[in-house]
Amino acid sequence: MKQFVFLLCLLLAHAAQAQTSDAAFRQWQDNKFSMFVHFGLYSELGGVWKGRPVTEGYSEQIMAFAPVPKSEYEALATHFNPAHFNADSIAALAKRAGMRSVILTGKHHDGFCLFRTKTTGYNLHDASPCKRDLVKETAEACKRAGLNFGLYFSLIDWHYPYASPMSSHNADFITPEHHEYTKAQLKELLANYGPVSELWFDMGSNTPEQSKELYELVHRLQPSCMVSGRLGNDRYDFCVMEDNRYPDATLQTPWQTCASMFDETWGYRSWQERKDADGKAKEKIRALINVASHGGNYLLNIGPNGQGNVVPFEREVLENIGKWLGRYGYAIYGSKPSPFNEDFNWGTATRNGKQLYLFLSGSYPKDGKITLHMPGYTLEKGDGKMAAYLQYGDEIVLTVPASAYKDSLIHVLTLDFDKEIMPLPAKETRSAVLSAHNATPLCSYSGIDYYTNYKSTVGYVWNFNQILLKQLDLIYTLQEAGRSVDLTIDDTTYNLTLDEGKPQKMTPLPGTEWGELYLYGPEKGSFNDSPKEKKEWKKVAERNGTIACKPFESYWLMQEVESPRAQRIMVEIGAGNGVEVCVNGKSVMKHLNPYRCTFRKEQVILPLKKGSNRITIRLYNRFEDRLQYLFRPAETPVIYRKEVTLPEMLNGKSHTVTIRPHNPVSPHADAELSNLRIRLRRIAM
Ligand code: FHN
Repeated sequence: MKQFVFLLCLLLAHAAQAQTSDAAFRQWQDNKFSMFVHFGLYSELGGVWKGRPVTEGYSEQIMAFAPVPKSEYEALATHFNPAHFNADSIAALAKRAGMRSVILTGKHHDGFCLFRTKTTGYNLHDASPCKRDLVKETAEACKRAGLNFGLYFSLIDWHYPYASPMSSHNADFITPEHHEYTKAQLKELLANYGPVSELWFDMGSNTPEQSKELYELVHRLQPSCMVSGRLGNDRYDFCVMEDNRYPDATLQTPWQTCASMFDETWGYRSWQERKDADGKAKEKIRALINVASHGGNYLLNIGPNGQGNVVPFEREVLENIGKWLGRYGYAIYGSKPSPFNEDFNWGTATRNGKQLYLFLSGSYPKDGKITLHMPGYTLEKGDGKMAAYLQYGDEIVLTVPASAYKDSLIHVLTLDFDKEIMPLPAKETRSAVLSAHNATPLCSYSGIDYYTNYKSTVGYVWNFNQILLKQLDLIYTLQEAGRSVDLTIDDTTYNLTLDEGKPQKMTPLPGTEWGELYLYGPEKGSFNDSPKEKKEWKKVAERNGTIACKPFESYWLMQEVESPRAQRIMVEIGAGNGVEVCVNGKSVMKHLNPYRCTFRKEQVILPLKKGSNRITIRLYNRFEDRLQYLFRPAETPVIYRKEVTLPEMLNGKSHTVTIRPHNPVSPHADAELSNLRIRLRRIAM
């Protein structure tokens, strides 16, 4: 069932954006492992300016961080001659590493183009003595090697005179002239170099219209080209985590982690300390396993030096990974994510057909035992060489020797089952009330720009058992009233409007005691960052106030509430660009508000425990200079109830209920249904 829901979600996400062909999607998803190449004028400097190592920022952005005056940086082009850049040998290395595509920086933030273009003379062919077009050379080399070829394209440009000026965050607005310039360059890139498997847009802050226009332009010119999420405004074919970050869940959308050899830089850095290629390869193999087990793709970067030579350390790391993939690649390529709903300390899993692959990539279990809960599956064959296997009912117990973890190699065990392995159902709930708090969330990734993104909850799933069910109630607040939702029970979907059914007044804040309101901030960082522990809270007098703020800053409100019992209370929260609410350290609601919305008030139901509770609220700002906030008990707490009668009595053993918004504006945006509860009216058996 969960598999069905997952496929349905992918199809819906796919259909909603009229994007690339299914074959291109499948091919992209099956690639699993690709090479990123950061190469440009900055490679020549190798992280050093006027004899001084530039320790701040990434080395491909040395122009901004040294800083290097524009005229001096651009003069580098006149003698840039990467004579050793050999696209065939880079493609051959990618193949040896087990990578399936190469993504080259066609243009990075410095605006210097590695391709011959009519749009500017600032390109390797026209401005440099070598007169080469590395996009052409790499595209052709990839074709010869049977690899996909993709392009990185920076949406900001420090050379183009009519672009926004260089900033500290690189998420600058795109001027209309710059947007036209981008379109002209994309037209060349998509017309002149054969199939481009993906366009890896990066940085800048497109408006929703600009993102849409570029997304459609790419697909008009090359329908099979996959577009990266950094185009912004949820226009994407696959989303990209922030640099060197990994999601902690399987997402309902194609996704990718991009990683550099060292977190500090993507472009070549001559003074980078590079030790222990074996250890580095193991670190990256673990990362690849982690990504594959959550259903993603892994894009690992190399940064050749100014002559175009691949750094020997990076070559060695890739070759080591290739050796491991040569042995265990069958458990990575074409695999599906782990069927389990939890992460384990011993390692992780992927699956393919009837086979389950266990990666011993974590730490050795104390008693040497790995226990898998797999109701409905019969183990037909274990991987005799390394572990002993026993099945007790729903549980499969492996006994693994410590040596399996001590080896320099990360081992993979294969288990054969009696039937195709599907995602295992989420934990069953015994409660008659289904809520966000006992659901398995369906997660996607939504965002406007590099900082303004987050793991969104696009729907909720519950499993329950042995129940006769004919009627259920949807319970919600004014916040959800009027919205249309899809309620799927097993295989049947009901489209329902949450009308203002039967209103019912709630008693405001039964017996709670409220302390003062506190404020913390500003805190820099992306909306996706997990909340951190804070100490320096300052009292605020106003429950409805305004704070001056800068781009990409968050402020936090904090409220302590004493509750005589475990209960739900309704509050009113107002915020600008984005909001997150945590109760006792757990995030219970998080979403972005509509584009450039400066204030939105909403009713939120908070689950309190008996005793002291701490409520914290993140007020996220993108580009506004003032942040308006509100936090108070709801003045007139009303909840609504809508009765739903099923056409037929539901019986049998196990059932699944899923709720999602009907026709959402974006398939990736948060469902904003955390207040909703479903009460199952059980019929006694
Ligand atoms: O600013 C760039 C950075 O230089 C590099 O290209 C990375 C790769 O993901 N992207 C941006 C930062 O996220």
